[in-house]
Amino acid sequence: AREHLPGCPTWPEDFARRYREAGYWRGETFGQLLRDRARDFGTRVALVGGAHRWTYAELDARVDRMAAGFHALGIRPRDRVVVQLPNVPEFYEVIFALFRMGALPVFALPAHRASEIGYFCAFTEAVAYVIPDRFGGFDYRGLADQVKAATPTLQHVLVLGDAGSHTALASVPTEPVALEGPSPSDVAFFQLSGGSTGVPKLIPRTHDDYIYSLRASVDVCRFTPETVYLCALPAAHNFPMSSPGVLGAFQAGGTAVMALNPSPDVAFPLIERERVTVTALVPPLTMVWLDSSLAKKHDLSSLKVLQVGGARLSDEAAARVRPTLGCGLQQVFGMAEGLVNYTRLDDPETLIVTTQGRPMSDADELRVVDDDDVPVAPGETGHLLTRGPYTIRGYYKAEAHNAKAFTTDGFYRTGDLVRLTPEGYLVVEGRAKDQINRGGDKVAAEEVENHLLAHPSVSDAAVVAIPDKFLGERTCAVVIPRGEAPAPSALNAFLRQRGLASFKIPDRIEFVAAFPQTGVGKVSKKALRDSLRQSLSTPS
Ligand code: J2J
Repeated sequence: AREHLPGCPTWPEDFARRYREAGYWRGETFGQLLRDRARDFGTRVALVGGAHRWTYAELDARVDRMAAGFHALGIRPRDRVVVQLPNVPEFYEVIFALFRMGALPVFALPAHRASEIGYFCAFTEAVAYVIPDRFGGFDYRGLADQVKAATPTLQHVLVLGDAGSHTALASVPTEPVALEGPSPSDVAFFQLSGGSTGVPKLIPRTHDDYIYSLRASVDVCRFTPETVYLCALPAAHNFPMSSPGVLGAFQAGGTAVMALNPSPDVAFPLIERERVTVTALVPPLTMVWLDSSLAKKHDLSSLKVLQVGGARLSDEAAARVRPTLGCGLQQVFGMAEGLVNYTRLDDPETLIVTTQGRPMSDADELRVVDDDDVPVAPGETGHLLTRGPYTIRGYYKAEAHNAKAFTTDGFYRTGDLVRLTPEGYLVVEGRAKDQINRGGDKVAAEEVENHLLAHPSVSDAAVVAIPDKFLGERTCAVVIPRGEAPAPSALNAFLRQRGLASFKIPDRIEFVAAFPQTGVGKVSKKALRDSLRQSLSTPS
């Protein structure tokens, strides 16, 4: 057997054997999965986006040529490649080519900037970085120049569109060559964790475990060859990728449609034209869709299910989905580390509207515990811990953090506070991790605090969530100035200039003389949040 990629914790042998014997892990790889679909569904449309409309046979052939081209560039099995593409069909052409040759994509978001990308490239010792020329008013080639200058391992910048001084992605494909593919138990790619630490953690997912999560998701969500899935959320995110997402559509032999933008003016015409049957959104976008006057102007009757997850959907908004959009709602509570919960399509409406679903697999193990890891009484709120055939046993090269983020018997500490209903469904009641969930975009408090602390006029900083009608939560940076307080706009400009993704820039900055302390001399974020909530609700 091959050695696992160094720095990637894996399942103990007895668990791995059990997961194989029970048929969860079936020894499949993504390269072969696409090959099999091309054989069985060759002439059916796999992927639609922009001017492209690729059948399974076309996608498979393009992936062979792209993989051969990557190989010709010198990219080898297990090499890391940071992929930062918007919702274009080439996203899947590129990542399947990497899967097929056993190179490992690192899934960056289009919103990431020099701070995040520089870190991913350096930490993973990436050999290549794949970008669009421009997207959303931003020129990624300049970012690539900056990152390349700072990353000695980075040999190739591959650009979709006008390459400038870099290499055009379109120039890469060559005649297919025989490539030795990866093993099913090998790591296939790195997802990003929402995180609560100074730098984002990388999540190693294997072919075996992720493909099992697709199979289970497809089963729960009843994806079939008739399914047309609209990818409206950022393609690199775990939700639209795998719950069941685009990969689930491929697993089922269905069609995936890429929307460059999730707004109604882009998504609704696509739903009408492609007869989309299912899509996934975060709660704020759900509100935008529910309130859009465009809903009446387009034929959305093909849409059977709207999945909502990434952050807590209010019961009120949940109840509006069916009457307003004429489709069913499915709540999804998932995480890139593994565990995904779904409400079931034929569940009673009250469960669909008021819970975040139940685990998709019988093999998912859940514990709801108190601060001392002791199980709480049934129905009480506690910390959610989980273990199972598609939940990681550790982050990439993060030994010290892993010791805290996982129990000694391998349960992942989700950082979520949940309660179990009598039916065994989960209700997300809050969060223990030091993170702000900005409408599905996760912001690690410590990461932003560290950037703030780099400013000469900042003596100390604490980033906390403040309630928000639209996003659920927004970020507030509470700052103790050194000397005279800087202008909030100057602090935010400083963060932007350091290359922080814009969704992490504080929505609000407050200056204080001191922080409330907990007993052990740590900043009490809870006290900070409470006092902010007070000052926000009392008109000044
Ligand atoms: C409350 N909080 C939720 C929900 C996620 C499917 C769906 C979502 C993600 C995702 C995903 C929530 N209600 N319905 O990967 O495959 C919060 C929790 C969780 C964290 C994970 C998928 N759905 N959350 O959001 O890795 O705090 O994955 O631990 O980005 O989002 O974030 P992420």
